[in-house]
Amino acid sequence: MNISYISIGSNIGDRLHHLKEAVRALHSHGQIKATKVSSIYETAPVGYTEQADFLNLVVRVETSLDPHELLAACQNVENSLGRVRDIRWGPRTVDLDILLFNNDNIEAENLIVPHPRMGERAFVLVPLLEIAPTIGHPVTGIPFAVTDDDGVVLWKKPEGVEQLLFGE
Ligand code: PH2
Ligand code: MG
Ligand code: MG
Repeated sequence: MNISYISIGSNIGDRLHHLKEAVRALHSHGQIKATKVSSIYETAPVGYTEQADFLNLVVRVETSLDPHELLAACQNVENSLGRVRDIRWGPRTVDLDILLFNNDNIEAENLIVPHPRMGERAFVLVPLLEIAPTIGHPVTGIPFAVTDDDGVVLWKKPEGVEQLLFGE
């Protein structure tokens, strides 16, 4: 069984609904089980700043899929929730990014794991470290650490994966 951490973000429309539906859609895949979910954080946009604040979370999944199959599953979830790709780093109904996949180091054309920018993004690291406090970089072994959590505010307390998946 493989363990992966996936970052989910939304800054268009009903952001909470998009995050919940994304976790539910992943979990409803026969080969993906959501086993932990972080709190939800409201985060200032990074990269392209002329856009609305995001809601972000990180989910831990167990999966028998390989990384490329998991990427395809994430893209299916994005598409099913109405994602349209236009501006790089621009507004999105929902974005699912594979952060880590076991301790794998993947450098394919369409998939780089660990996610190349995760170490400098507080909107990724704060929720990741909430559910995996001692996790380190698969290649360097250095524990991930948040140096500056500006723009990342706890928005909704942990409900636990059950509540997020099956609550109303
Ligand atoms: N995603 C981006 C670019 N910038 N900023 C925040 N706060 N949250 C995101 O999820 C995010 C972003 C590209 O995917
Ligand atoms: Mg992204
Ligand atoms: Mg993405």
